[in-house]
Amino acid sequence: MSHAVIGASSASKALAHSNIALAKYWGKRDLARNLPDVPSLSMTLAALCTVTSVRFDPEASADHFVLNGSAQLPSASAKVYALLDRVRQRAGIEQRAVVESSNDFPTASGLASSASGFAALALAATAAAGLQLTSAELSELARSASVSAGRSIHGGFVALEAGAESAEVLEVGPLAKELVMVVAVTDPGPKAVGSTSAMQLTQQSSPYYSSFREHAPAAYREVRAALLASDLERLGAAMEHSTLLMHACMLAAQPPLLYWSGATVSALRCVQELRRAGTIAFFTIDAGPHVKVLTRASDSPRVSAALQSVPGVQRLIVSGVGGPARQLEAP
Ligand code: 2P0
Repeated sequence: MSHAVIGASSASKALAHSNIALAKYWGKRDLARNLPDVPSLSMTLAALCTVTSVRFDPEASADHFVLNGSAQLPSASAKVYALLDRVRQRAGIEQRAVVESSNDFPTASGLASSASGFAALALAATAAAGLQLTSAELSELARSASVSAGRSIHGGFVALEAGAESAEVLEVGPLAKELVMVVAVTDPGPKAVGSTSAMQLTQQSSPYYSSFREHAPAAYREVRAALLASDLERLGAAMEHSTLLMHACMLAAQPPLLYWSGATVSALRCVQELRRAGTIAFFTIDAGPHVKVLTRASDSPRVSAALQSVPGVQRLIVSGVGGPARQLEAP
């Protein structure tokens, strides 16, 4: 590999938003290439962000990753180093990098910190290496580290097809502007099993994985069609179905993957009660105990008030639709 001298532009800083899948991805078609086994569709979240700076340092002998102010061991940084290696290979450089990243929400707890984290890293690292990638190329690079990160390169509503290298923005109807996600944080601690290994366990041991794989595309198509038709009730029903398909499949893994706490179930019941009382609200749950509730901006105060009083709900984050990952002024 050739050495490249990179000068003033060898540092860059980027911000990316997290996203929540309305139609869930769970399982890999190709483990080595990190390709998703099922299609997914997400909403980018304005209120959840990661900011990451990357500096290629000719003096450094190894990559260095600092997350939320704490230096990370190499064993916890493998995916970060692998993404940096891809960037170095593409740019024809060899310098090691100093990466500093911080989230404005709990890390690794089912709030998609890897989505915003690897999207911000892909953008900051390529810019610091002097590369100018298209958003499709950035999405592919981020997706190679973490599938959901491929979606966080884009803003708005984003689709990632089964087996696809990169995600695409969806042009959606008028409903999209009114949508709000109310995140009920039930436990700020780290999740018990990380998504990547939990997916492998599910694929290897859940007798329902083949069934999930068979039914997930129809759930995705229904979510997508409802969104394009601006039909919130249809969208919400399809989103809840996608969530429960995924969790039912995980529950049947051996050993079982139960991400829900008592507060998760209480919040889910709260959403069902709200709906019975005439408020439009729908739940989704990822690989963690938090409950995310999709509603209209006009209904979100009522949804927030109800969730606030659920025992075990620690705090709420109310988020509108976020924009694409973007560069910030270099550090
Ligand atoms: C999603 N999740 O579609 C699904 C729903 C969690 C539940 O994508 O192994 O961090 O790095 O590709 O993307 C979380 O998994 O996993 C995730 P890898 P990722 O949002």
